[in-house]
Amino acid sequence: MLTLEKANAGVTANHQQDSWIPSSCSLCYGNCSILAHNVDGVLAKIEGNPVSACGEGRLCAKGVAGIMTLYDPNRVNVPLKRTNPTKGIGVDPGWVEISWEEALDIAVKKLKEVHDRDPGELFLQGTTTCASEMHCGLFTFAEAFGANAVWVGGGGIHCGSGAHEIGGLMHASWSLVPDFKFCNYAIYFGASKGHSAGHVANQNAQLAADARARGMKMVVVDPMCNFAAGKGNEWVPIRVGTDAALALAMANVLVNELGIYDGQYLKQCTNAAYLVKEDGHYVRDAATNKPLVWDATAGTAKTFDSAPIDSMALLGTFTVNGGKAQPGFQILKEHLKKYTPEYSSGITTIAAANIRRMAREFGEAARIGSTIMIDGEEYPYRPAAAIFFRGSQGHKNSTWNCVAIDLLNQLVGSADNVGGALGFNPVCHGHPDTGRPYYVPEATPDGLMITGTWMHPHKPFPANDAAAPTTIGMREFFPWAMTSPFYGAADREKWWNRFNIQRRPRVMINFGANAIMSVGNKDVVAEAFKDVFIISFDIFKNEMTDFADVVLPDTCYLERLFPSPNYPFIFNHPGSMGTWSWPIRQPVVKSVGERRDFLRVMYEIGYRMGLLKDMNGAYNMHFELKDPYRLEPDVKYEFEEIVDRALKSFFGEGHGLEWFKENGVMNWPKKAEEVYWRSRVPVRVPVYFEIFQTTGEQVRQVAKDFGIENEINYQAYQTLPDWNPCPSHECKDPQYDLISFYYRDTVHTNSLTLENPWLDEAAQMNDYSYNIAVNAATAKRKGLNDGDIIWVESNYKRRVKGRLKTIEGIHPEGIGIAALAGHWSKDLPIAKGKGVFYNELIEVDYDHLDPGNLNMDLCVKVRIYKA
Ligand SMILES: Nc1nc2c(c(=O)[nH]1)N[C@H]1C(S)=C(S)[C@@H](COP(=O)(O)OP(=O)(O)OC[C@H]3O[C@@H](n4cnc5c(=O)[nH]c(N)nc54)[C@H](O)[C@@H]3O)O[C@H]1N2
Ligand SMILES: Nc1nc2c(c(=O)[nH]1)N[C@H]1C(S)=C(S)[C@@H](COP(=O)(O)OP(=O)(O)OC[C@H]3O[C@@H](n4cnc5c(=O)[nH]c(N)nc54)[C@H](O)[C@@H]3O)O[C@H]1N2
Ligand code: SF4
Ligand SMILES: [Mo]
Repeated sequence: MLTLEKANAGVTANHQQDSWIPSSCSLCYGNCSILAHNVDGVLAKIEGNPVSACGEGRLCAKGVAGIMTLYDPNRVNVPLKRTNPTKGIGVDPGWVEISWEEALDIAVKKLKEVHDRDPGELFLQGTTTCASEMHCGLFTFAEAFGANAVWVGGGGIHCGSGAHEIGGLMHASWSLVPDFKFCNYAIYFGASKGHSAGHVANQNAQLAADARARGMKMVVVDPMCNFAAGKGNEWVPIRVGTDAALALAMANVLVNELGIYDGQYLKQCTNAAYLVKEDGHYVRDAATNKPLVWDATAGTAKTFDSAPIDSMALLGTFTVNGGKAQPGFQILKEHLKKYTPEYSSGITTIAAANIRRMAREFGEAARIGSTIMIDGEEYPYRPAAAIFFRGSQGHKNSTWNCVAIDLLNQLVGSADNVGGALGFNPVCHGHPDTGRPYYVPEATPDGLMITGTWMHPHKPFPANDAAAPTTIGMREFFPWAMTSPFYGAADREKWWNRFNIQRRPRVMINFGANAIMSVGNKDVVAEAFKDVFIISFDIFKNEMTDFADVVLPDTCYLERLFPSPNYPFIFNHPGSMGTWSWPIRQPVVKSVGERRDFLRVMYEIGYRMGLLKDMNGAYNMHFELKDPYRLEPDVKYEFEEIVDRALKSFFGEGHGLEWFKENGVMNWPKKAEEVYWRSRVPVRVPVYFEIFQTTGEQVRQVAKDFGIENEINYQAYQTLPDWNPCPSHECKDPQYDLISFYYRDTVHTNSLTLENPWLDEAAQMNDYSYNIAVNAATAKRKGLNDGDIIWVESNYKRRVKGRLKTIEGIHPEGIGIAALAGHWSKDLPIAKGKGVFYNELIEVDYDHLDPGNLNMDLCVKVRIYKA
């Protein structure tokens, strides 16, 4: 395999320059480490960098094809100004080229106006595709500016409001992966990790392949037998949006039919033993206010941290402080009884016998009580994992879908234990030389876990108290939401008026997101951008830039510098034992035209606005800079200097930018106590969700204050998980007999790569990338054939057209549409007209959101007919 040394040893003398430059891919947020071959200033090839754990030398098709994005002749190369004041879908903005000076003057003037009037009227939007730069650039600027309205375009509200919320709450991490090195039984609920998309894509692909070869059984619950199921041992076709019903039935079988659960784990690592009063809240100690548990040996209630673990009661009914009290686990056990396999079978369409079998297999595979020696120390060994991501969490029942699935890990004690379901690296003790970066979860006074690191300024837990909203995202009213779709929702005016919010978005900074396409129905979303002054950083003119007032030509990932593409590791770093790798991103060729890095421009704008001190302060916070590397308040730094300080602050004086430019990646070994931290770090996670009830009571009070108590949906504020239907399940019109969903194509990232000619060509070789997948029997029943052009029409009468492709491997009720395709921008000539624009079918309003975490419901009740 190619290494940096080998590659550079083989370079020829025939060229002025011939070098392999280490950097990081960013054609999805995976940030795989790359080696880029620069020959006389031209990028000739991209390969994986084998010395980094971020890919170990592997690239996906997109990573290799990055050259075509770099050299795409349709890239924006100079700043542009709109001349047509009218904005709309398909309306020509009338671009004229302007100088950078003029562009910056316009941006600074607009931003100053809004800053002077009300920083809350600035709206910042970014793309997940360049997640690290987005996080750094938008949040440092928002911090300095005093802005309170940041959203991540279609990201967050599609992929993560539930997954990250529950990943954070239960695993102190962004998301979950099976511990591929030790796992023997993995159940995938709507996730492709290791098989197509998701985090750490290439590294997980190798780990997953090795695990399958070793004999790990992989059961894939998915409406479609696509990338993960195609590689699995078993495909379990599920009715779209019903994952919680399956997971809760499995939990019921484990607890109530088989009696399989890890009592020791539940007592030590969860709140299962905490006593609960009849009002749903914990019974608390009068003196310390700590939650109480029942000490069965002593026959009395004690605070959770003073009772011996072994004598805590998980079951029973007790009298404490004169009232009835039960451990949370007793209440959960009763609650689960409703989810008989027969009942859930009716919801999910999965046979009851299969549900029972999967539960038993999972429970037995977990080997409760067993231990294993790793690095000379004993750890709990629980080689069974249940994981979830975009597919199962993207529904109105987002919160509970994720909770219900993760409950399987909590019940058998496999969460962050050897072989189980791992968060991505929530514990890091840092490089041996410096002890940095360092983070470990901590406990609240109630004993519940707070993440050690997160995407500032947000923390998944503890949630803020619900309050009357004043910001345009209204997140004060939704304390469990990471981001807010209300900026682009059809009913945003209604809700602003309900809460007497006078603020409106006036100016927007967009970093890359193609929100007109990535959020939902384009006409609904477009309304949000018509009357806003938009400063857009982009590399292409796409459907979103059509709404911009000024377009600033950004560099792409192959042309820019960034010190920490994979930090914090909870976002994107292989989970199992192995190596910590900290790669950088650096220019692998000189950029052409007048492209400038987004981060440098944002810093410059902040400086010109007089916010230097605040920008430097925000950077100190973002990179956790420690003396002597902290930025001085009044010095204007070159970006290289900030990067150098960030790297030295983490890795010491000898490991600044110069070192990283040459070496590309810093590696050090992972310790078992970092990876398998659950039995070592004294924190607990909830299996009884008193915390949600508390928020719900606050939400109800605020709603009451505004006279809208009856307009609010409280489904996310119970104490225990349930399956709740999506609007698609509630549509009773018999004409609409199918449920549509989308899934990712392996060779495309969201809407970005559709413009890449190599990837477009690859996608055309796949029957399903650009077509509409319909079950063969369903098509036959409807008299439709392979190749027919059909309409997919929602029960709200929205429709999209495409070519039907039959497949056996899809749920008979399911309609599967790949990628974020169907571009219409004339400035994206390769992408234009390819594939199907699924999101045209999606409603963006409160009724189609998880009312707790504000994730959007992405499935739609549809009918299909010949066009
Ligand atoms: N139908 C459907 N809808 C989806 C999804 C799907 O798979 N299918 N995925 C959903 C999910 S989970 C997400 S996260 C969102 C993603 O939605 P978005 O974040 O909007 O991502 P993209 O659609 O890829 O648009 C990103 C755009 O950023 C620009 N860009 C790329 N690189 C750079 C750069 O280096 N600098 C700058 N300034 N701009 C750049 C490009 O113009 C590109 O088109 O979409 C969601 N919506
Ligand atoms: N190749 C590629 N890689 C990517 C991206 C990309 O666009 N392309 N995008 C990146 C981003 S932004 C994200 S968020 C991640 C997402 O990564 P994943 O979560 O893996 O993404 P999806 O393919 O959207 O969804 C996973 C599976 O869910 C299934 N599914 C849909 N609805 C349901 C349901 O109701 N229940 C169940 N059980 N399954 C369902 C789909 O068929 C699909 O197989 O990938 C990242 N990596
Ligand atoms: S998985 Fe993502 S980051 Fe890795 S090579 Fe592919 S596109 Fe690039
Ligand atoms: Mo995403």
